[in-house]
Amino acid sequence: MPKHTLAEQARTVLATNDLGKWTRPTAKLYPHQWLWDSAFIAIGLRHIDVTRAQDEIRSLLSGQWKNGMIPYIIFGQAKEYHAGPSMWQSQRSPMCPPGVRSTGGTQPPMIAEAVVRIGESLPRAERLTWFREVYPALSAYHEWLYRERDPENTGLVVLYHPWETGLDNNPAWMEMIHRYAMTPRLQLVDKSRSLTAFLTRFRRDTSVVPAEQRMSTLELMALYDLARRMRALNYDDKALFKKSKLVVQDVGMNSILVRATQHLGDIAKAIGEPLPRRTAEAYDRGAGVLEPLWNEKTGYYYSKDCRSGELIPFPTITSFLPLYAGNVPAVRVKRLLRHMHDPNTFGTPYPLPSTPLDSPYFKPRCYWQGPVWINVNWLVMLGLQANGQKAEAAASRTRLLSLITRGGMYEYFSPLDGTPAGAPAFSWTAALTLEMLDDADTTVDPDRR
Ligand code: 9WN
Repeated sequence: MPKHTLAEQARTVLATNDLGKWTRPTAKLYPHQWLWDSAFIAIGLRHIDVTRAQDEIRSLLSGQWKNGMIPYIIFGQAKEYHAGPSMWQSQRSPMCPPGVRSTGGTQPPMIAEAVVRIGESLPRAERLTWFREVYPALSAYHEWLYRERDPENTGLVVLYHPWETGLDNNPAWMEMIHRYAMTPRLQLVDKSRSLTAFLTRFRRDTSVVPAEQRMSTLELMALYDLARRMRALNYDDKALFKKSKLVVQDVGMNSILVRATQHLGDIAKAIGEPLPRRTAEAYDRGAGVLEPLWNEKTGYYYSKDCRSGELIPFPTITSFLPLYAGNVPAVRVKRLLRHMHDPNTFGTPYPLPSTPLDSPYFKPRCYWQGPVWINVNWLVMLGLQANGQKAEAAASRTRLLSLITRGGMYEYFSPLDGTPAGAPAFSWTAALTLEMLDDADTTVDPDRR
């Protein structure tokens, strides 16, 4: 397919999902504004209309809480979503500004990457104005992450809910769910097929996407329980740290945060502002904070369970995101590449899967337990570029664009045969298509994998 046709398809998807000042990820399944979605979307929108890309970020920042948190969903008017405003009841927190309806947790902080890329699309004077405009909110967000989500100053922030990771049913977090979150009620659901079947009838997500492509009813019930638990604590940061069932230093979240803080430092420098105290410390620490997440024996980075103090030895695609965070020692890059090419793990016919083939959780078309997602693959690609692996990065870009050319602007794709799955007309797939097409090195050959 010629480059311009693919770009045309991407623009159509973004136009269809455009709700004025922000963009929904897709019409039926996700009709509100999501944090990392909007950041990826803004990166694509800058190729269409920079002002509109800026508005996407402004909308996100308008949902910021008084403590600095940016929630992972800002709810619009749509009614369809399964974990919507009545579940979260964000107004229970005194930190949630009047008029904002949102979740009580956050998502990987991709905003700084979007702000910098939008800046690249602006002339210098306008870029500085843009940076000055967003800096107060963005730096307050990073400072909140370091202050409230890393109260013991380890350098790594914690998450309390799988939805905060952006990779909702990834194996590492599902292990944590099974270890810590199986209440007697959930154990009953687990044992009783008829009860599970009954509860499944009320699921909204599986009326839009086939059930085998979504998380199990048991997993979903556990996620609802955890959200209600956060709500019962009124989303109070201190109480959450003390009382949450799951407290995890997620490797994806922290890798993205390290990179985002480096971007924030660049923004601060450009406009002559100092970074807030904790963020400045994090800037100086850089990617070194990820060191405790490395496992020398297996050659993977993992997330860490803060309750047991142990790494969760279930690799996912986020095990490669330290490459995106910064410089990884060359011997480790080699080991990570070996995993990426191993046909028994991540070297699937259509790489990179979200979960490796040899995982007990692997299902080729189920959400984050196998499928290829464009956003995280794009981040790994940037990480390869940054770590001197230009040819690997170029091959990855070609493969991703080919997958989209063949399958369409879907939410995800099977790593075994490349067939599309999940929701159609998915915004970040479209946005990152535009971003990748803009790269002069790109050659799209749909017949190549
Ligand atoms: C819960 C919007 C979001 C993405 C996540 C993806 C999925 C939501 C859901 O959709 O999660 O946040 O209901 O399944 O896992 O990464 O931000 O596209």
